[in-house]
Amino acid sequence: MRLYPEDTICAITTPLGTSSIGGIRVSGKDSLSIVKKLFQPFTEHVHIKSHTLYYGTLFFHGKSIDDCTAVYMQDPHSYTKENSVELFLHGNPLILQEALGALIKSGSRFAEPGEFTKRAFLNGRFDLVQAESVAEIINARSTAYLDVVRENEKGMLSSYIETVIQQILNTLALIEANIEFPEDEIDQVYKDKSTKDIVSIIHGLEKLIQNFESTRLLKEGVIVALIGKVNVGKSTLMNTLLQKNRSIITNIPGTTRDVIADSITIHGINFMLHDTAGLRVADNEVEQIGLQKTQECIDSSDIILFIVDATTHFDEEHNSLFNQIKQKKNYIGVLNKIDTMPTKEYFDFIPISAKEQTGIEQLKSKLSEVAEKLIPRDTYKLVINLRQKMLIEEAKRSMLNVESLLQMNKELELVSFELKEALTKLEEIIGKKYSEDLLTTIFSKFCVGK
Ligand SMILES: Nc1nc2c(ncn2[C@@H]2O[C@H](COP(=O)(O)OP(=O)(O)O)[C@@H](O)[C@H]2O)c(=O)[nH]1
Ligand SMILES: [Mg+2]
Repeated sequence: MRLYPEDTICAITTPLGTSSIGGIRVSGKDSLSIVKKLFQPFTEHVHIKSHTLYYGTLFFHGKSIDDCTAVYMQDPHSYTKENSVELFLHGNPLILQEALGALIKSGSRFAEPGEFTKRAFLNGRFDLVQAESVAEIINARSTAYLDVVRENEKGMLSSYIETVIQQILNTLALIEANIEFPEDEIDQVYKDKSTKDIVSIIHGLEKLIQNFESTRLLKEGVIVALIGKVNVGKSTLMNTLLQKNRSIITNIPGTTRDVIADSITIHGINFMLHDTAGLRVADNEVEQIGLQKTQECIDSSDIILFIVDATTHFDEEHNSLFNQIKQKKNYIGVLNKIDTMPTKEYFDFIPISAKEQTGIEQLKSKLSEVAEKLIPRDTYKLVINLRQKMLIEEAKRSMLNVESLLQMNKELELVSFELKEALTKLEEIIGKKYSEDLLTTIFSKFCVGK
């Protein structure tokens, strides 16, 4: 089914700013004839061949817009699987806008956001999970996340979903065969096998749902809260880790009031560091709010850096804070200011000097080690958005129903109905079934030109 009118679309594919080269993409059945109205190759009377780069001039109404290169890609051997032309001009937004205007006046129209990828999907280039991965590839902010979405774009998650679909279809065939021949009791051997398959399908779906948490950690970064009493050196450590002056440092207790956040990348993983006010009895209202925010930060963090000051005595306040932090699963103890107390040790706390920048590499290694444990790196078939996750949850729910219906020896029609429900949900994930509204929601998040 083609949902598309046979029109030709165009868009600038490079960022709007000054660059050495700027790209324009044209796609649709008339793309070559439209470009031919404007583009004159330097070689006379040349027959434009597919996948060949031509050098020439782009003219509009006799005026030269720019010298550029052009490549024609005949369908289906292009990104959209339609006839496409890509033009490469000087990367001046004025030139690109002028060229785009000429293309519009010559018979094409502005592409909507993500329309090239939407056409690629509709023309069967890839499924919906792969199409969604394209946007993630462009926007990925850490190499670890990029690795995952690259694999999804190649079809890692899709082929897993396809396998599950096939398993459900096999079970369904068996159940339906038994519905057709109701005089035969469903064979116990087949029933056992179906139940075993169903349990393994549910298990697989559960794993996908659990792994969704990794997507957040990889995509948005692992949240690290710098926690400790006032003046232990949280802000100094924050700045040392970031290698910039982000937080204000003084020896006046209570300097940091708001939570200050910034990101660093260690071994390809993004960390969102949060420098906090520290915990102590507040002198005034502003500080009180700062302390509340610290508490919220502790609650929402993935890893806590619990920082203590080697030069001070560990009092009651320290102990109660430490006890509170210890209840959190992931914390790393940091013993700061060892430049002044080089021999001091405290449990397995990592000795550092935030000021002199010693022990920082060891601390970073520890951070990535703890993060790696939170993110199973062996699995690349990650569910990358809520749409996918919710559909998997719905499929799982139906499969749980299938399991209990079979156990209770309920009518096979009901079992069959639930199996089909699960199938529909999984097919929606990869886009075997979709609505125009769904496509609009997905592709409107893309940038224009992709
Ligand atoms: N000697 C020494 N002083 C430090 C170190 N880290 C921080 N300080 C000092 O401790 C004081 C409090 O530091 P700050 O980072 O503002 O602490 P915060 O209240 O925990 O954010 C400042 O005077 C810092 O210069 C360190 O590693 N060694
Ligand atoms: Mg501070």
